Amino acid sequence: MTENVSKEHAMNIMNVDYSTKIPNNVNLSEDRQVLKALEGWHPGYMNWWNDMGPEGFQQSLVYLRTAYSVDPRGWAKFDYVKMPDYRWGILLAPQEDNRVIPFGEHYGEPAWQEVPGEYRAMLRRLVVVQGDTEPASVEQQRHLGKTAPSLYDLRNLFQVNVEEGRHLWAMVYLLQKYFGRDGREEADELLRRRSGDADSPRMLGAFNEATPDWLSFFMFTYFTDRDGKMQLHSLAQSGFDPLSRTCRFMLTEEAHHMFVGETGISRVVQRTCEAMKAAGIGDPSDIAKVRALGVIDLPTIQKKLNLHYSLSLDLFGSEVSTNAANAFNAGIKGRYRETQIEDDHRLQNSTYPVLKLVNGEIRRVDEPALTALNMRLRDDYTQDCAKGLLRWNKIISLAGYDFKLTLPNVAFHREIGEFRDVHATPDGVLIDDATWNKRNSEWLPSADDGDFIASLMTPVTEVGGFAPWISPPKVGIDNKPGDFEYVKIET
Ligand code: BYC
Repeated sequence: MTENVSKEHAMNIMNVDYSTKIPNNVNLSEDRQVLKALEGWHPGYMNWWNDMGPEGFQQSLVYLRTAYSVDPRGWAKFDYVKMPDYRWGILLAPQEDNRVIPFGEHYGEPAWQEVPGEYRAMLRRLVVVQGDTEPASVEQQRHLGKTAPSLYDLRNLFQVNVEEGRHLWAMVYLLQKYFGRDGREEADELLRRRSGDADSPRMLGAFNEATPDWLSFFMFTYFTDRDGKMQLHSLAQSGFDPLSRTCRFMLTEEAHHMFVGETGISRVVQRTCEAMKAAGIGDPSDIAKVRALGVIDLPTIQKKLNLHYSLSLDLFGSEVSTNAANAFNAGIKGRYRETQIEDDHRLQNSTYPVLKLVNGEIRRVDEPALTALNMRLRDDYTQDCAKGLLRWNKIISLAGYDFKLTLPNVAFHREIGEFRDVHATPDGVLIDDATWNKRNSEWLPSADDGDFIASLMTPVTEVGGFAPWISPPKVGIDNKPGDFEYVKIET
């Protein structure tokens, strides 16, 4: 390439072409076949958005960010937009020159620009599973607009929703461009399955659970979106370069989703502590007294945390998995921060300690590192989750309360993997069925807890107002002031 041509190429990658119906930086206007397939899929997507996207507010002007470039120095612009007019685009991070496959049997070989035939089915399956989670989360959250605690939160919900929609587009692009006819069929199926549907559910467990209230939403965006972060990081290492580039850009957007979760929970904890202090309550476990103040007591926050963390652990699959080993060997799915790990990146002879059930006890057992990759990623995830707890606990201790939010033991409340057939307390003590049945509402939200939280979920739609169970954020979105009208609700 001459210098000019390569500069022009770099510009195209950085800036998004908005001239086609589908904004993109993948030169769709010259890829007629894929453009046609995507344009054919578009009406079905809009039908899905109208049926299963946010309930109400579709004609409201929402202050949203839209990606207009993939330049990390400035990739999004904020403006008022009606959600159905959001420009869902296809954006891939810039191609790295001479990128090589960073792990597995093909370690050091040039990254693939086309699907390697022998790994086609495996790759398609991973793209479909990833794609399936995106619309699922929008479906799970579709009712929440009606009970938003502020316009700021309402806007954040919708930002998360439109971006999950874009992530669906990202996976559909890969399916339609690289997997031909069966890719197109899978793309249609992604619009057909429904979260929680008895006949046609979403593929992974946590994406069929309800998100009944805003505390659940914050827990979901903290814990479940963080599984997304870990999985996207692993796929961003992929030797299949278009998948890697797609996931790298998705991660830019994902950071905000976890911010919404972390700060959302911080603000709930903050408000509860302030209210307890103001009322002179010394014991945060005096649930009745705390609830009488119209805030969510810390033990109930812990129960919600137990639920969402354990559901999210299930998303890592079994601790010992040949699927994970095969995907790694093939160069399709790597480890978290693979390129920064100092080892042979092949893992043929190494081991990794896995938590297993041995003679009725939870023990760490060395397993071949290749089959233990899900466990390793889950460990990385747990470490990442712990950071938020440090922040939340700091708020509690600064308020002078002796109460600590904790992550439950990995054996607690599991449906997938080593511990799916046993019951354990959040401290990791194995218990029998009868004890579990008697005591599980001490550790997981009960119907009463749900009713109480639901009773607080009255919407606040005046500009600058906040529901009394949550503190205002420290800073506004896009540095906007506290009285900014993030959503102009149509009357
Ligand atoms: N529920 O060897 P195994 C996100 C199935 S979130 C139901 O144990 P493997 C987001 C598994 O499919 C990130 N089924 O596990 C967040 C397999 O079935 P088949 C989404 C499950 O394959 C918030 C069988 O059990 N992305 O982005 O090593 C908002 C044995 O599997 C579950 C990905 O997950 C479950 N929880 O790992 C929006 C990345 N777990 O094939 C978005 C792509 C396992 O025998 N997916 N099974 O019929 C993967 O990497 C892997 O498929 C999994 C499972 C990590 C999910």
